[in-house]
Amino acid sequence: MEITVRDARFLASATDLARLPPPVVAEIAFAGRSNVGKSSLINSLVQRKKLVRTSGTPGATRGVNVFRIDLRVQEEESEPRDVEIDFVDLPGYGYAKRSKAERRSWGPLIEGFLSERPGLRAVVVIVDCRRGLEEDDAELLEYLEAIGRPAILVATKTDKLAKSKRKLAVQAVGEALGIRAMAYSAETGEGREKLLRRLLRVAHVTG
Ligand SMILES: Nc1nc2c(ncn2[C@@H]2O[C@H](COP(=O)(O)OP(=O)(O)OP(=O)(O)O)[C@@H](O)[C@H]2O)c(=O)[nH]1
Ligand SMILES: [Mg+2]
Repeated sequence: MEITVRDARFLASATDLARLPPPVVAEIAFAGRSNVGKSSLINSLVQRKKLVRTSGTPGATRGVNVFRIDLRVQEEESEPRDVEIDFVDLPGYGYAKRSKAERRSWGPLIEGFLSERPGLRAVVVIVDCRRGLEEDDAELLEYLEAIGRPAILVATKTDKLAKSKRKLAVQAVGEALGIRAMAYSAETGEGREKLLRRLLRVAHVTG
């Protein structure tokens, strides 16, 4: 299967779920600790350097941000098809320096989005391959399991590890929970096509 990104654009941003446009296409959300590389991962998936704002300082993404992605999908022995999918960038958790009001309001914002959004097909849970799964990541995965949302575990920033250490580090990420993490690097594009194909499959965009 060959996937080309035809267009990627900002659609909406909100700190209040009621203000988000209703979902008209399948959605995939990206969640993880602050500064782990969620926004960079979205940029690299769609091969746009500046679609989503990223920063070396935690707390870059505020509110829920929706991006509309137009793709051309060429599956074996069939005509190319144009499909749309929404990628939703969520604010990171675990960042102590946010204002109290922000921290208080974001738990319900993220939980509300994850549990109530009707078009949400899967949640990509992103962890740093060097740090592995931390307590709040495990809590998020348990929460997703409890509400019946498919989760995809991704270990990013593999470029930061020596090649010889990557495989074991990525394996270790999901081990305790019996989940297999996918290796990713927004820097080198490692894992990009594999993740994109998996996302289209869970979103029921491809067979
Ligand atoms: N080397 C390397 N750096 C990365 C990678 N992904 C992200 N970064 C860097 O990590 C920092 C944080 O990236 P963001 O994409 O803004 O992280 P985020 O998870 O969206 O952060 P918040 O929105 O604050 O929660 C930036 O300096 C990125 O350049 C990667 O795969 N490799
Ligand atoms: Mg971000």
